Amino acid sequence: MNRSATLAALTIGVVACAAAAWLNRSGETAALAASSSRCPDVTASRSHRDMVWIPAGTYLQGDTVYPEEGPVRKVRVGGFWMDRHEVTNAEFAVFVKATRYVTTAERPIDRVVHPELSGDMLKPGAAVFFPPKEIRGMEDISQWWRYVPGANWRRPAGPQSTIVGRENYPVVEVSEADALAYARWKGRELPSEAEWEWAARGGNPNAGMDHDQPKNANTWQGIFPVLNSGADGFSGLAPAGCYRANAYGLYDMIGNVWELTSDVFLPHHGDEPGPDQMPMLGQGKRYVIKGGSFLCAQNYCMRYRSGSREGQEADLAASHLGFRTILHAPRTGPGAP
Ligand SMILES: [Ca+2]
Ligand SMILES: [Ca+2]
Repeated sequence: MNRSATLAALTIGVVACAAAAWLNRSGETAALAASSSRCPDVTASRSHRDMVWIPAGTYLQGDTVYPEEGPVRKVRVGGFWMDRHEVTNAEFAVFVKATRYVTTAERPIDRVVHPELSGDMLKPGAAVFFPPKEIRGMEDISQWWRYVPGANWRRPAGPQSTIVGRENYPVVEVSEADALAYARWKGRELPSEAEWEWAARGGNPNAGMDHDQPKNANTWQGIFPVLNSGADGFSGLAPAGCYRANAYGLYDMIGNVWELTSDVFLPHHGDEPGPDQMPMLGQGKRYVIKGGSFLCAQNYCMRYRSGSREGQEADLAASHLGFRTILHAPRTGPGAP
């Protein structure tokens, strides 16, 4: 799958539940004014002191709404520590300042990996969601998703945008490599899909059977992609931690930004990697992302569930996509955070 095609696919699923936030500033500002009092301080000064212990357990992984969620199967995961909230702009900025790391979206496109690209698609940039006023059918996702040269984590909606004043928002426009680099710098890892999904269940064995749109998460109310009421308090992206934590104390596992995992995406649980999934040079390689985003709506991309999943192209950043880290360490004693 080439980058253009992936951008299309991403727009359908991942991006379908993506980043209306950035261009919906007026609605977001109003919603933020009404809701910011419930958002905790999760800026860099407390960088990753906030992890919670996720106990070991066995559960039924997967779901039945979309084909890629099956087959539902029993899996067991060990205990681990997990970031209480999505990694924020402030936290990512500390990492970049310390390491001078340059993210994927800020680098030239690798023409060996993507010989099919031309024009603006060869410029450093990322996928940005733009809410359209009207659309002609739902097939052409370019009506609401665009590849924007100059878009990156510092300028998530393009060269004219900024994260100033949004320090406690989740970092977006990051790739799998970016998330891994951050995690390793912290001495952490990215969660596997099974770990992430287990943590999102919050210890509730029935959580995977709930297919309703959650009331306590930042998703999309209305008709995607043209009408977003913002009834949940935010018509766009929300600062990390504004919605009630789950039983493990984790914020925004469902909604706000999709979250990268360490697992390569295969079409179904239990599939063996084949040449289509593990191509040469990493072209088209995709990783599992979890939890849906503020763009997930009842009429499109009902992926605001723990069992939902999508494949995200490894080197394509998007404005509805972030991550959080985990730590494999004993619950107590040396090594525990
Ligand atoms: Ca919302
Ligand atoms: Ca999330």
